[in-house]
Amino acid sequence: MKKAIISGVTGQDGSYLSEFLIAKGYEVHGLMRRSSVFNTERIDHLTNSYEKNEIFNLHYADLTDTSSLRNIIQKVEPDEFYNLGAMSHVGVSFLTAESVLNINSLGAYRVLDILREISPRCKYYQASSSEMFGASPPPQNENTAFMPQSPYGISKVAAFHTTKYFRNANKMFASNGILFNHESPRRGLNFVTRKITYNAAKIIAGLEKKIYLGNLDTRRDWGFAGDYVKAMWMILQHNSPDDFVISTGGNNSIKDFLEKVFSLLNLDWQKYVEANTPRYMRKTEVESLQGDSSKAKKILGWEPDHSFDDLCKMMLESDLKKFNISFDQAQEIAKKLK
Ligand code: NAP
Ligand code: G4F
Repeated sequence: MKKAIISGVTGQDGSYLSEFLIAKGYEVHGLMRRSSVFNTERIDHLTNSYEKNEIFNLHYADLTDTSSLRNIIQKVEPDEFYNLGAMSHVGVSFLTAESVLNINSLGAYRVLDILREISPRCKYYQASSSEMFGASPPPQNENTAFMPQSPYGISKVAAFHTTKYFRNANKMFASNGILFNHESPRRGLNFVTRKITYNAAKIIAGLEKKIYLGNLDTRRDWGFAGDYVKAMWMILQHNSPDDFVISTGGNNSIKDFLEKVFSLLNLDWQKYVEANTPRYMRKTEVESLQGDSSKAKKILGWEPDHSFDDLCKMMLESDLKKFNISFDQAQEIAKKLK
């Protein structure tokens, strides 16, 4: 039985990757940091089903705390380490840049250096990001220059190069997945897609009137997180370490996302959205991301299974359910809102 450690197990991707690896027969060890409230909602179903068989195990560790990482790596002796832990919110990174660099960049360095010393045959996956491309115009692929536009982007560029450095200097199996935006019903509520679907559901439930957003003109390549965690695993199963762009090739604006979600309810989004809200505007923006993942398709055989339209519907339906409203009921309620 292969053993995998996942940092960031409480996050969106950590939860999908845990499910995926358990289904593949792995023993999964998730790293979580202490929180003042329970934050294991995305993985509680796994703890309930698999903890007693030691198939799914949780450990306290922090990417800023070398000894906690060392202790767990020593104890588990993993075959694969997926470094998904990060302060992942670009907007917040402008306000907490120093800790972002500590968690996202030094965190990757700490893990790799411990693996080099005590578990050098462990394969390492680094959660790199399309945010690294920043101001480089689309389409972006593995040869596109990094021009990060945020402390988050800078931190991920440093972790990307750290990963390559350990691969080249220490002959470790260390790979980067350069993932474009991926979303799901488990996406954090402060990312724009989930903020839109959750608040649209609240509007239908009669609990909200307006959604306050920032810049609606930026464009993203949005995929489904469930498809993307499969790519992470495929990257580590390849016969040699390498770096891969993972994306759908789509390019939609925030306005397009609003249009799609509200049109599912036959509503005009413009009546429910306030744009350019100062607190959600960023000092510098990444205007347009559109990935070219032909390398991953050719070498790994990876392709996404879900479209932009599938994603919008899946997220809206799931958020409506949170208010005990079915999709058909939502359409009936929406008629009365017109
Ligand atoms: P997420 O939902 O925000 O999850 C981030 C995880 O990192 C959470 O479990 C969080 O724990 C953990 N974490 C934060 N600080 C930590 C620390 N100091 N020590 C240990 N763990 C820490 O992010 P995601 O969407 O799943 O993304 C997973 C990874 O992929 C991240 O590295 C992100 O930067 C990267 N990425 C994401 C996307 C995307 O579109 N989703 C695209 C490209 C790259 P708490 O629950 O305690 O906060
Ligand atoms: O949903 P977002 O916060 O995602 P962003 O900044 O693209 O970052 C996500 O994708 C990256 C991959 O490229 C990941 F590495 C990163 O960890 C994260 O998962 O914002 C998307 C766009 C931005 O242009 C933002 O300015 O939406 C715009 N936006 C407009 N109003 C908003 C809002 N973003 C947020 N979060 N909240 C708003 O109210």
